[in-house]
Amino acid sequence: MTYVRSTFRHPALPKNELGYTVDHYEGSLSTLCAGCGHDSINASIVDACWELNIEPHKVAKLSGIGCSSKSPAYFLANSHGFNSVHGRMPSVATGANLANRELIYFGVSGDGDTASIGMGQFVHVVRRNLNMVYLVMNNGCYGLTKGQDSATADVGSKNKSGHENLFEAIDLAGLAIELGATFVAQSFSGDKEQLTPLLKAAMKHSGFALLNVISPCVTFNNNAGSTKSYDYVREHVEVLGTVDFVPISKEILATYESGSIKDLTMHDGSTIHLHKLQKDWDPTDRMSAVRAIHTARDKGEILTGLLYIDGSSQDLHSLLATTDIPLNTLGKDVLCPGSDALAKLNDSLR
Ligand SMILES: Cc1ncc(C[n+]2csc(CCOP(=O)(O)OP(=O)(O)O)c2C)c(N)n1
Ligand code: SF4
Repeated sequence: MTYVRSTFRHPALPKNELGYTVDHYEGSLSTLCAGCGHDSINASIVDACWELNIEPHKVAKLSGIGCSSKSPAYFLANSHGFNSVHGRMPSVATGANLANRELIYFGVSGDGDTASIGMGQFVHVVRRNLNMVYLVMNNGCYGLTKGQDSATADVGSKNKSGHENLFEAIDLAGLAIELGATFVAQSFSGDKEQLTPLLKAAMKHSGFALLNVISPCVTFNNNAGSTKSYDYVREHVEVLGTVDFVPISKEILATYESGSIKDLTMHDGSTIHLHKLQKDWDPTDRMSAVRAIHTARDKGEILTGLLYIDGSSQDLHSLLATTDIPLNTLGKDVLCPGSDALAKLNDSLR
């Protein structure tokens, strides 16, 4: 097996508006296990960024530790990247985002990295509405350290060794909504058609966007009795609605059956066309989203789609009223206005 990617590309490969073929958005060859759900998600990220004409150098990829957290190595080779410490991605993302508001912050984490060691940081990054995509590749186990149950493993779920999990699962989507998240979606690594537009919408959302994606671990948690196996997820998935993401520059050509559609306009004028499959749920109503999550949980269903979005979201920069100019480009004179300015400031506080 070779780990060197061929540089040959067929000259007829389609290019996006920036003139890039899709391989420009790929990363190194993956070293994850063949069939790992994480690799399918990485492929969706590549497609989403290519289709959205994102300039790779305008993206910062951040992660913690785990097989999932290795993923940023496998997409967007031409972007910025920081593989941090286990569970500590949110604080690194917060610092970077406050220093330079002009990048797209793309955080990748695992259920172990988020729901156990990283829980303290996760809850605060949600409530601060940091402008970032927070993607959890959720396999219900610690893949990298050989498959121990994670805090998102369902009660009664069995791992590969036959051990039954005794504890209630932490529901990251429900928790995020409770904490004030302004964009919450769930998906399945095996459903690229749903996942790719959700990723696009998450990147265009102004504020914290949680994407909790069930991503089976084929090596340690794909057995009978596991509720995060491919078979189980396929049998229990309940799609709330499908999503078409329409960037601002694109003409809307599709026609939709009236009544099932909800158009959601994003901050930059892009549109999410939501084909609702469930009548008694409104993704712009927090209580309705919470109810849908609880109803699905009671029925043993895995709800996927855009669960909740707050169209009036104000991200951390707006809340703190920071300058529009990225802090990392401010000159010395602005950052250090001199002793007179300091004296005035001190007087104003007396
Ligand atoms: C401080 C610290 N504690 C424990 C570990 C060991 N460790 C590495 S990855 C991991 C869990 C990974 O699980 P998850 O985040 O779900 O990612 P997955 O590998 O399943 O994608 C643990 C406990 C570590 N690297 N650092
Ligand atoms: S151990 Fe599991 S999570 Fe890690 S790469 Fe293999 S299949 Fe994926």
